[in-house]
Amino acid sequence: TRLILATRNAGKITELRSILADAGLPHDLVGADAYPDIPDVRETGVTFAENALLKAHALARATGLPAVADDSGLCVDVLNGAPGIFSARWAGTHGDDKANLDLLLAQLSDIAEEHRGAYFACAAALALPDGTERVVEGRLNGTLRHTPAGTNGFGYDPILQPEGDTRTCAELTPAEKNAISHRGKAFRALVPVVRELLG
Ligand code: ITT
Repeated sequence: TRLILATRNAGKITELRSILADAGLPHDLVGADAYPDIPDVRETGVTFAENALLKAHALARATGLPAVADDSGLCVDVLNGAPGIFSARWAGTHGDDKANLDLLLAQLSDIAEEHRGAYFACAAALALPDGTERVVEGRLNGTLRHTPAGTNGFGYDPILQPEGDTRTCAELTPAEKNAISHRGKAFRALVPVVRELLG
């Protein structure tokens, strides 16, 4: 059976295909780009879980197929959890990863090492055309560098150094990142739920 990946973020799609395939999900994964006529849903939720469910329901309803969605972001301790759900448009333009990262670094320039804690969060949602829904979450704790390093991944990966590592997420291989990431944890937890509901 087909399963729609309700995201247009290329970095997420790459990671999700690999995470879900490694977890043995047998479904044919189709990106939202295969449905260009379906408008992007407005992310009016105030939590990652609410926004992930909004995206999954919109695609499931419009396609008549089960859909999974990811809502994720970076939560900075000293900013009380910001950028959080606003991570993709922190500097104003949705999806401008470099502007978002540069602005965040500037905002944190005076913050010393011991106060640079942050985590990536991901909510993974499944919605069926009949309205059935499930959502699970995952986190990756770390600290924020002063200077970006690494070229893998996307978004804020060059500045988040996972707990217990000396490299940033952008210096990990894709497999290393997926093994510990917020997205890996959330979607590996979603796989048994998909199996239970879709067979
Ligand atoms: P879709 O809504 O189409 O899925 P989006 O990019 O708008 O794509 P979000 O609203 O969930 O998705 O925003 C996620 C942002 O959080 C993303 O643009 C990155 O800036 C950041 N982010 C999420 N996961 C990340 C990761 O694994 N590494 C680095 N940054 C990440």
